[in-house]
Amino acid sequence: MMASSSPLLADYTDHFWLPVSASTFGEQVDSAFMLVLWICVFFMVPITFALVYFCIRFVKAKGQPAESQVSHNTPLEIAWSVLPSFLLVWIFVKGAIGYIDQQNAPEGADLLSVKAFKWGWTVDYGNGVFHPELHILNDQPTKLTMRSSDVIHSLFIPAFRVKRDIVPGRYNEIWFHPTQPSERVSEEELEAALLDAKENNDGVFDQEKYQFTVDGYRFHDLYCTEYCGRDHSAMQTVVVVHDSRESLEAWIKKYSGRGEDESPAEYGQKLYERRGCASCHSLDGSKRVGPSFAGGYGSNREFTDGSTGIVDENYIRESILEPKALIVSGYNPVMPSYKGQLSDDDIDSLIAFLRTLADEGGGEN
Ligand code: HEC
Ligand SMILES: [Cu+2]
Repeated sequence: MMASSSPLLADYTDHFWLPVSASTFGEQVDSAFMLVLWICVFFMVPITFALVYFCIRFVKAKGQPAESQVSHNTPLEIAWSVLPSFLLVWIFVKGAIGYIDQQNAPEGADLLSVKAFKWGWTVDYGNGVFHPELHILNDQPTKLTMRSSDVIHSLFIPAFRVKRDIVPGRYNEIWFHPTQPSERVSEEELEAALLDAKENNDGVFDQEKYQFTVDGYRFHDLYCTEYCGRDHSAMQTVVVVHDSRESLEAWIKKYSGRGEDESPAEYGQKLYERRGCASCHSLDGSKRVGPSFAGGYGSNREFTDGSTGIVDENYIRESILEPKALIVSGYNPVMPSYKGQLSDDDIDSLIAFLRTLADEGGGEN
């Protein structure tokens, strides 16, 4: 159930050089990069040749004494100090212009808040809709207000040429203006992938394998680029750019609340994946950051304050809303509170899902 641990790589396939460029920042960033690169090549090549040539040309025969070289050539020294400084100013001005652009989101940008946590992402689409994927509108600036619930993370979208650290205890912002809508794969291709996932992968949809999302969209990669602990390399998600506001809103609607004929337990499993529980709680009895959900329901717990209890509805509810009230022995108090982020129906659905796992192996912790 965990996100796979190698890069999604959608933006690099078929690209020998820089990854796909799909935002208005692409040109600026790439040309600044190429400028620095070519200046380096321009100097490195002749300097290297001169170095090798001088080594050979001025080698002393064995036994000859070394000569001291203390004479100056003032015009030459001024020239090689002043001329390159113009290059540095050029690089600085070019970089500063791009940097200032990236600092100032235009008025009227779409706003989304993003939470980074060990080890995943949650995007808040308003009205109680949260999802790990970032869905935005083409040709429309979008600004993300980002926060971290634990350590320093860093959001990186190579295709948009943007990257910003997310420091706990403060809000960090980033914005971009996508220029290409994400392609949608054909119904047949999507059906085939869904069938393959069902038959060969326990129903888990592997985006990396198919290179499109479970809703049939091609995507850009988004990942954490600040080393943040054990599963840092799995802290990845996708960016999908919609070609119309209707399509974006339809997607958001699809993920708002439990479907009409969906059972609480089924929906609870989806929440388990979408809301990041999976990165800390396994379903197979193995210990991650938190206890496994397998066999958890109905079993006994010991807490760090010396008390004991049974995993029942009230306890699960409290664990989700006030995770720090009772800490299971042997674990750290690192679970974020989901207060105000999960509705009562969401919590009931999660409880129903955990109940279905009561008889799975694992038992104590
Ligand atoms: C950052 C890691 C992390 C995330 C994300 C997380 N948890 Fe936890 N959870 C923990 C840890 C650690 C514990 C054990 C310590 C404690 O009691 O707080 C725990 C304990 C629990 C318990 C009590 C389990 C038991 O067997 O006693 C429940 C229930 C629970 N979490 C539910 C959830 C749900 C539901 C979600 C997703 C909506 C979630 N957790 C997300 C880390 C996490
Ligand atoms: Cu991270």
